[in-house]
Amino acid sequence: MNFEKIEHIGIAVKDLEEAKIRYTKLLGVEPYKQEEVTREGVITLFFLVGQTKIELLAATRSDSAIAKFIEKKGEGIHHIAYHVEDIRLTMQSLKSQGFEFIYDEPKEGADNKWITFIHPKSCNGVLTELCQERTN
Ligand code: CMX
Repeated sequence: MNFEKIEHIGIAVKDLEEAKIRYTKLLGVEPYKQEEVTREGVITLFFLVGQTKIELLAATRSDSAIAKFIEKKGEGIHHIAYHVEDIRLTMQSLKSQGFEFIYDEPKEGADNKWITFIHPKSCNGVLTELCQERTN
């Protein structure tokens, strides 16, 4: 069960508006979507770069994973997300090989996806997301 591609790279930022201007210049393209995920306490902004997306993430609450990350490590790459065809099957297979997932069940994420995370301790310090396109 191979991953299909890197779906997106998540970058934690303090100021979404400032980062939006910077990344629009850097990537030479406007973001195609801005979306708040209330449950996660984040607001996200997506750019398309070839087949991969860059997701800028800013915290909307002080208890959000992004706020905690920035407080501890500063701004920077927060996670790498891989596209999978069947998220539950992939979770099952990886769990059986000892990977530690943060949620037991996939959740609704930004940009019309089912998402789940593998703990950074299971991936050499990299928070790793799996995502599947949501069709319902
Ligand atoms: N990348 C790498 N390491 C990270 C990390 C990240 N993004 N976030 C935390 N860590 C590190 C912590 O610094 C800590 O390191 P040390 O043990 O060396 O101090 C370690 O992971 C474990 O931390 P923890 O105490 O278990 O947990 P935290 O409270 O720091 O939470 C995590 C970490 C990954 C469990 C939490 O951030 C989480 O549940 N993340 C998944 C959800 C998420 O990130 N949502 C935001 C994005 C949503 C979206 O993309 O839409």
